[in-house]
Amino acid sequence: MAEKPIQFEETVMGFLLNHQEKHHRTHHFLILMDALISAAKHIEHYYLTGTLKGNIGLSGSVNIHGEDVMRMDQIAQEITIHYLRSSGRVIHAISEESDKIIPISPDGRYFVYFDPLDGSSNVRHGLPVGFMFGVAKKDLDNRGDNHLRSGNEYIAAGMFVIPTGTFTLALKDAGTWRFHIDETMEFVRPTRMTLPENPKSWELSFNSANRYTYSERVRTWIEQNETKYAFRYVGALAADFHRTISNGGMFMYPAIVNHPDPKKNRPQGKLRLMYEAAVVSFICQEAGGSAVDERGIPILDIQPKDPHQRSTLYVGSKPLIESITRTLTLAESVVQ
Ligand code: FDP
Repeated sequence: MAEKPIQFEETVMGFLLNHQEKHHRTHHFLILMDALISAAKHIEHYYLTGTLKGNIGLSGSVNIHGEDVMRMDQIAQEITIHYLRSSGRVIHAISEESDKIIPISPDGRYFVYFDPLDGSSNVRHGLPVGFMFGVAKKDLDNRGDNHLRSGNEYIAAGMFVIPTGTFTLALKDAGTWRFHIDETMEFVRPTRMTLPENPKSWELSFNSANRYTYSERVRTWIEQNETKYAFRYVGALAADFHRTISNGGMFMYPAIVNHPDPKKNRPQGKLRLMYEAAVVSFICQEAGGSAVDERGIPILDIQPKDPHQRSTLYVGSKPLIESITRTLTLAESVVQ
């Protein structure tokens, strides 16, 4: 019987090396990416054994957003900072887990905005969570440059869905690519991702329990459109958005404006702009989709004023984003 030939796959680092060479770019970005990938693998390892090692649970502290910090959040933060520091390529980082901007290497050339473990309600169940990041480049001629960047200025953004071994990476003007982890813990087989045009596979994803708290116009849009598509909601942005990229459709986290307890309203939305909304919007744009906020403004155009500012989010297939944008921007008199 003929032996099956060994299958050799292109690795993410091989893919990135070719990309950098093709565009006559430096190796600095590769070193940064190696650091982020190493961090993701390390986090994945801790996550897989989290229950057995007693790392699934609360740490006893509360983060800047008033949320209980899980032990795994802290581990993931420590791992990521370690690798970013050892890369020597990051001037400063912004993390969901840190109130202040984190200075890393004064001579670094990149800003990294990240959430090391997004989707905390899934952690205690060992279900999928995300390690999400956006990368922007420092203005190398301006030593004082440390300002916050809009998504349009990101050069790359990515998300690892942990612990599923999938990695989706978007490179500025070079597309969105998906990789899978192999038995040697390498991310391999770069596959170009483009949102499917056929609405047959499209899905809507949002927290349906919140629908009565949305604005009148958003509720109406949902009522008019939801039966046309399947509905899926994991409750971790990276996992939900992973499906949006594969199947098309729309993920949304609208403004909460009609909560029975007005203190629980979130007119600015829940997700964080720099390391959640802009990350998925950048990935989506490179895959042929788009994203807007509650005002119908493209997410990638929003200039952050605060590292942890929140944003509403509608992200996915262009026809759906255009449709919801028309609804969101209707004159008040037409809605009533
Ligand atoms: P979580 O609160 O569980 O950390 O912004 C974080 C996030 O998860 C996203 O990953 C997820 O899409 C969303 O919030 C889930 O929010 P709801 O629980 O309100 O649906």
